[in-house]
Amino acid sequence: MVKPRPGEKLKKFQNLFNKSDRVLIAINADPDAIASAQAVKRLLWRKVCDVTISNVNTIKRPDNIAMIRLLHIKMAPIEEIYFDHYTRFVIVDSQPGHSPHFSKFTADAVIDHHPKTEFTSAFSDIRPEYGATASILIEYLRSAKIKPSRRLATGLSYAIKTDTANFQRKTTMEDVTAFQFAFRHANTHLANKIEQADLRLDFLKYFRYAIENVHIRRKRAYIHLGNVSSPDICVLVADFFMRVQSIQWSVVSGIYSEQLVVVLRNDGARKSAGKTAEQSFGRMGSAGGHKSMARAEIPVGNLPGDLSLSDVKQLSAWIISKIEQTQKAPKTSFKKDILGIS
Ligand SMILES: [Mn+2]
Repeated sequence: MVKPRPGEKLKKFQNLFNKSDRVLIAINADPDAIASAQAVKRLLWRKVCDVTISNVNTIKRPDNIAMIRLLHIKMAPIEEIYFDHYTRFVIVDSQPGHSPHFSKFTADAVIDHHPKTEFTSAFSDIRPEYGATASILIEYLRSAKIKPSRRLATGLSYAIKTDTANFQRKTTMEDVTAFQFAFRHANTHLANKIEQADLRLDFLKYFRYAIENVHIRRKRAYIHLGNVSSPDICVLVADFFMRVQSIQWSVVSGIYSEQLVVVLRNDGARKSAGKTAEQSFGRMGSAGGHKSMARAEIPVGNLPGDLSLSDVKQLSAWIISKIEQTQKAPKTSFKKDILGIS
C-alpha cells in the first residue's frame, strides 16, 4: 500500500465538515486523548459552528487534572451531552467499540493509534504503529500550516511523553519528530508542573505513615499501608522509596476493594520483581510484572485464614516472609551447588 501524502488525510478529514456543523469530540480522557481532542478543535477553528469535547470516563489522575487546569481545557462529561444538538461526531485516541458511550452516536471520524477494530465511519485514520494519537494530530497541524499555541503544544508534547513512557515504550521516528516539533512551541515550565503533579493532598497522609512505619531489611523497604483510598498510592509510595540511594527494593501493600494489593519495585540489577511477585503470591491471586516493576492482587478471601486484616503488623510480617522465602530459595541452592551438596 502506498503511504498517503500527509496533506491528503487532512483534506479528507476537513472535507467532512462545513460551517454550520456542531461537532462533538468524544474521548476516554487521558493526556493523549485530551491533547488530541484539543488539536482537532484547533483544526476545526472557524471551519465549523462549534466544537465540544466530552469525556466518557471520570478523570481521577492528579496529572490529568493538573493538565486540564493548567492548559485551560474545557470538557463536558458525556452524561451532560444532548446528542441531538450535534451534527458531526469525532472519536480520538479510541475506537467506537472501546466504550458503550460511543454507541450513543455514529462516529463520522475516528483518529487513533490502538490496534484496528471493526467499525464503519466516513473517515478513519488508524495508525497502530504510532506511540501516540497526538503524533498523528501534530502531522495534521503541520500539513495545515498551523502553529500550535503554547498550551496546545505543551499538551501534545506531554501526551507523547506519557503514551510512550518517555520514549521507552512503542515509539516511531514519527513520534520523535512530532515531539520535537511540539516541544519547540511548548511552555516547559507548565509541562514540568503537569508532569510533577502526581500527588493529591489527601495522599500525603500515607507518605507520613510510610516514612514513620517503613521496615527496612537488607536494603529493602517494606510498608503495609492498611486500607487505601486508591491502589495508586501503593505505586507512588513504592516509587518514592526507590529514590532513596541505599534502597534496592521497595514493597508497598494496601487493601483496596476486598483485595490485598502488593506493589514491588527494584533497581533492575537484581532478581526480577515480576518473578518474585509470581512466586510469592501467584497461587493466591493475580501476580506478575517486569524485571523492576511488579504487582500482585490477592482477593482477601484467598489469604490464610489465621491472618487478621486489621492486624497491620501481622499482615506486614506475612508479606515480608512470603517475599523473603522466594529471595532465599535460589541462594541456598547455589550454595549447595558449590559445596557439592545435593
Ligand atoms: Mn493514546
